[in-house]
Amino acid sequence: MATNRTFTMLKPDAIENGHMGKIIDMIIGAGFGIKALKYTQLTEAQAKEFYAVHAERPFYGELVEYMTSGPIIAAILEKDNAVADFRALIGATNPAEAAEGTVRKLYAESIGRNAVHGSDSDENAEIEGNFHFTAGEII
Ligand code: 3AN
Repeated sequence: MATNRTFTMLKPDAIENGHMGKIIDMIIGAGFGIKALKYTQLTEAQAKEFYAVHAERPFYGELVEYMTSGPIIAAILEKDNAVADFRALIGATNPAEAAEGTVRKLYAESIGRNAVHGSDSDENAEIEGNFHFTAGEII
């Protein structure tokens, strides 16, 4: 399968704080093409499944509650080296450690409310994209 795609979510804090347009501008400006995009709100069951890998972590309940607290934008993005380049664009998980000019440095509130998700591998990009989109929704 393609290794030039990644999956992102603009999280509830980014939407609530009015940052969605600026973040999408940064994504397009960094050279990512949009293959699919959806404005939606996760159910508790969807958030639990999406973050199942973190089920044993102490912040899992808080993470599920937060991710279902408001609308998100889910998108599949395309670019050479998409996974690594997108994680460079968004910066470290903890905004206090994120590099200057990254999405999380500019817009994240905290390690929990950190504005944006980016897949951590080609394999997870594929799984996460397919979790949110059917084949017919991907351009
Ligand atoms: P990333 O999203 O940078 O790949 P992960 O996979 O370690 O980071 O964590 C997934 C999500 O879980 C993060 N985006 C963040 O919202 C949340 N999270 C991670 N670590 C913490 C923490 N120590 N406290 C609260 N939430 C956290």
